[in-house]
Amino acid sequence: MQVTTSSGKYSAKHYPDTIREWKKEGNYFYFYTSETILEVRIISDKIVRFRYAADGKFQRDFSYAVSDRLEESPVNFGLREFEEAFELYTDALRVFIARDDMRLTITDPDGRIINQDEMGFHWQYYLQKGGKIVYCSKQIQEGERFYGMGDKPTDLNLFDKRIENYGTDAYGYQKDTDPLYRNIPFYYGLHKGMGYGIFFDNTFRTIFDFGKEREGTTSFWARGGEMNYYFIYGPELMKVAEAYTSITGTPELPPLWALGYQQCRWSYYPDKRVKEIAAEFRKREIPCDVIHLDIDYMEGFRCFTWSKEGFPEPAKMIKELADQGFKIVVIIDPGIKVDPEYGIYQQGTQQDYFCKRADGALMEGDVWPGKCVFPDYTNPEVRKWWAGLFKELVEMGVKGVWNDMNEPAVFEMGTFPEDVRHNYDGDAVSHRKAHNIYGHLMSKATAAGMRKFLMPNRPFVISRSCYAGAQRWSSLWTGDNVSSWDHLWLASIQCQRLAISGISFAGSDIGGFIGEPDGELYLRWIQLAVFHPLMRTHSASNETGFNQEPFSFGPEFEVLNKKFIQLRYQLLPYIYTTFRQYSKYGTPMLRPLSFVAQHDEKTLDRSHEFMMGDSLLVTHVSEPGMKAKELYLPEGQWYYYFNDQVYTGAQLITIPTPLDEMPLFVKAGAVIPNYDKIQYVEQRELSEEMILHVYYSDQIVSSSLYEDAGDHYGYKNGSYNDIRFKQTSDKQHFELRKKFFGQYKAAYKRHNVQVHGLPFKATQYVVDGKTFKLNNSNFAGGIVKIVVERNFETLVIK
Ligand code: MIG
Repeated sequence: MQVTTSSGKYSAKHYPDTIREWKKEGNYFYFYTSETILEVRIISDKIVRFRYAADGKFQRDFSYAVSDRLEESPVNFGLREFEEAFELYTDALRVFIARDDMRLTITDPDGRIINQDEMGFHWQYYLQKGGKIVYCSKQIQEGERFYGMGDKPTDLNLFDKRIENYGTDAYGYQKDTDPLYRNIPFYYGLHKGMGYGIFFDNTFRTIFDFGKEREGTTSFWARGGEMNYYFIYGPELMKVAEAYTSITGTPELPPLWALGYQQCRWSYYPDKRVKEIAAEFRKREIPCDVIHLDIDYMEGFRCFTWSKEGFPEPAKMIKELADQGFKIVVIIDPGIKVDPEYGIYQQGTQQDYFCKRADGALMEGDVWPGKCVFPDYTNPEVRKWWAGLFKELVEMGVKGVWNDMNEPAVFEMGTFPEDVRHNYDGDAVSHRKAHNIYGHLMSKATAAGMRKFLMPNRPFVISRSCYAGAQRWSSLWTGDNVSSWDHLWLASIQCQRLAISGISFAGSDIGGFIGEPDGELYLRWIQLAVFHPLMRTHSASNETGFNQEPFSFGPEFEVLNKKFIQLRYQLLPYIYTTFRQYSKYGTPMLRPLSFVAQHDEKTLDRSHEFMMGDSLLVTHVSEPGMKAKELYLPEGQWYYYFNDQVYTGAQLITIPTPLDEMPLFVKAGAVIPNYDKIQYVEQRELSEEMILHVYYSDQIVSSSLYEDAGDHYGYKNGSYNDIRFKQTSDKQHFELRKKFFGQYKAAYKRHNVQVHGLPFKATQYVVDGKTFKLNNSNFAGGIVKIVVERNFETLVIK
């Protein structure tokens, strides 16, 4: 069947014909038509990969996305032959492959359709550029929603949208701008309570259409390469997220300081200014761990150099800042200045490490330094060389690297022309195939170098562009946003969307990169960003001289900004625990409401509320002068953070939004570990107590606390603590049990347990069987405070 005819650019569309034979090799199945082959690989009972060779020959099975730690665990799978179709089954899935056109129908064991092909696999010749455009199309099921796809600045539900992946420097992007910086070809579908995911692992330009082009049809295609996708069944969306992240890999733990507050600007210059900023933070006692240096720290924008005028003694400056608890992160771009006197240019030229055009000329383009050439990071040898270049920076004391412009961005041209050649790990390709992994591999090489030279400490890398799987080595920020209330919402959407696309460690430029926020917008942005894994202010106000620091908006806002940055530091043990869960199980740190309560229809199209970790629910204050915000709470009981009032979920509520509060709720029953007020992460060691806020519930609720040294890799050899809490209270008595696993020796000695919301009048408490009387000092503002030894196992209050 052919539905189109050929145009000058494209041939007619081709479709598979009848399956003539099949074979099985271990957990791989092959189905042959006259000219094409379908490979089906059973990875686990819920993950199946489909690969389709339209010309009867598979390409190299190679991926920059898939983690080499991906393990197959196929059990109880097999094939049954029916007249119309083949059926592949596992314990959780049945995949029917139609004999006459290879269309797939995927059901659960009860035969309920999860996903069904419309046309299924098809392709057309790309007459204009060569190769094939490979397609897959699927039927949209009744009520189906779509989520995922990385950083797209649009409603969380992607139904009726078309999305494109071709990494782009989208300066000042707006709602619905597409493509953007990141390339994450992964989406979720959800209907009738069944959630699944499709990861189309193809690095060419990819397009996903969720019923926009043709009603009732979702399709995705790439302008080359193979139709190669992973189907992941939940049915829980959170399980799909974890499985996707296990396929594309989870990160190691970052240094704890990278979860502190970070301050950035284009640019702090010269060194004196950097020191002034640092001093302001300490003087005003606003917590901060990191200062970023943007491009002006370099000599004429030459990567790996320092401006002789602005930063004559970088090591000395870094040391001075380190003594006050600051870490320095420096920007490194891919563009290498064409300058015969410049060492990096010399090395790269001699060793032939720079990208070339199809005709053999160097790929030259203008960026900040003027005319530049660009390393071919798709060449493993180049990655090795690049990694080695970070040695000196680390020796000077630099603790983290910020990779920018790696879409790649080039002035005037926008990006590289499509004819540029790339090594692609030994299988040379054009830029059409390598574009979407250029920044991905740049940050990979950067992280490899930083990790090596910082050993035994942990590296921190932040990058702008990437492909699926970059969470294994890098964090990211959402790029050049704008100081507007719209962008506050976009920041929230983008970080939620990235989190469910495998990339939790992300944040936006607080206050907006372009433009000037007023005090109110900046404050509301700080409040939101407390709950973004990466919390960094950045701005581009070089020319106007506008300042964008927490203390730049007058004393009233300074106090409020400080309050919320302090809240961030208080919550660090909770945030770090959430990071550990992400790092270990792939669990997204941020969870849109639909991922928290997918059985509740009312959550499915909401985009403002989200959970950070297992116990905190937040939304941002979305308008200037807003006095109250309406939000939806998922089922259960929720404490409003600022006054402990309890709300019942599964309904809309309205909450007042004075400037010194924000809609922040704690799940009843939870334990939220807190640090004391500290100025920077290392200071946590000074406290003898770790605070545990416990929110009363008469349901059984579990929580956890993960802790380790916060830097270095001791945790990989068992030097960590995994602490589990279980609250088993009832109407007359409160009970908290603790289980402790691990061998890390934390600095604090005691827990300061603060119990919120006790429904009865307490008179005594019992710690591991010993009874004490509660006295006045134990009560404060409706909270019962009890100090117990760190190794307590049970605390009862009656
Ligand atoms: O062409 O390094 O997104 O964060 O401050 C602009 C200067 C280059 C873009 C980044 C931004 C950074 C800026 N960069």
